[in-house]
Amino acid sequence: MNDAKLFFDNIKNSKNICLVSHKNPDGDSLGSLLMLNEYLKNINKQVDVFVEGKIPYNYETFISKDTIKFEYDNIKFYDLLIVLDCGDESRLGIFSRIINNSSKIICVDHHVTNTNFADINIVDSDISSTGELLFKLFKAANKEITKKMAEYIYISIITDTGKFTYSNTSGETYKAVGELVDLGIDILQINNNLYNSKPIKIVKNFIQIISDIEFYYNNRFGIAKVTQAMLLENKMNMDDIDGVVEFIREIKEVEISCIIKEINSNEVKVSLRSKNDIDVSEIAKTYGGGGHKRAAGFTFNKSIEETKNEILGTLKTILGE
Ligand SMILES: [Mn+2]
Repeated sequence: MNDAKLFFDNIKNSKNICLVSHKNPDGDSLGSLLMLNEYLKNINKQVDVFVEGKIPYNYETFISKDTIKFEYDNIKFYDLLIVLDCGDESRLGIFSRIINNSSKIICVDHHVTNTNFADINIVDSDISSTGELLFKLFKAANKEITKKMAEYIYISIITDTGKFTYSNTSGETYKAVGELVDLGIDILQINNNLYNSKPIKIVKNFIQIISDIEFYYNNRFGIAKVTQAMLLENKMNMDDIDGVVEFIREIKEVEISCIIKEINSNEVKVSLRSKNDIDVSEIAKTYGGGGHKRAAGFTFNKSIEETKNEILGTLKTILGE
């Protein structure tokens, strides 16, 4: 695998390495950042890991203190910038500036909407997760994967495959996980931290959001909304809202699920999920967003209601009779 040689040659030739991923971290972005950070530390590289946004509560326990930086001074220069699990520069948020302060940029990613913005783009949209892609690179180059690194790859894979339920879960994915398990990772403990650790406050807020789902197009489209007022009333942050759009998709009749998160009165974040063959990344792309076939999103400069009507209009050709 040529990619693996390129990847590790560039690492070898760099002293000062920066790792970034998309803003608003998730299991795959954090898993792949932490995995690669672990490797680079082990081979005595100077590494900075940057994350924009709050770390979701269920990942905190996997991250040791001071591993992640949340601010960049705009001055520090890097020999190598490795962008993980991020399809375009804009999703790097405040850290997109590091691109100009790096001699070389490698992107390792699996988003179908990846724009090939880096110098070296190792992109495979068929693979489950960036974590699995890193696993593949390490195997191809015969590099050792430690137990700690295995833990992080597992987190990437299990979260980005929806606990091995999405169609991106291939035979290779299961084989990779088999190897990770053989490295001695504690599946029960990791899964309990990831999935069985919800704070009561978050669950109660989840129930409130879910109780207001609206259905359209013969229940084939389900949509939920989160307003700033609701967050204020429940003393929650938007980062605490997770899993709603996946939950709506669990409803039998639903083909496409959606959540609209109000950032302010004139800006929202939209997440879309689909169950079968509808490609929601195509829909997200028309609004300047991106993602995967069955999981995508975009931001929109309209109110919640206006955004809802806009999406309903777009879906009419897909779901309407
Ligand atoms: Mn991913």
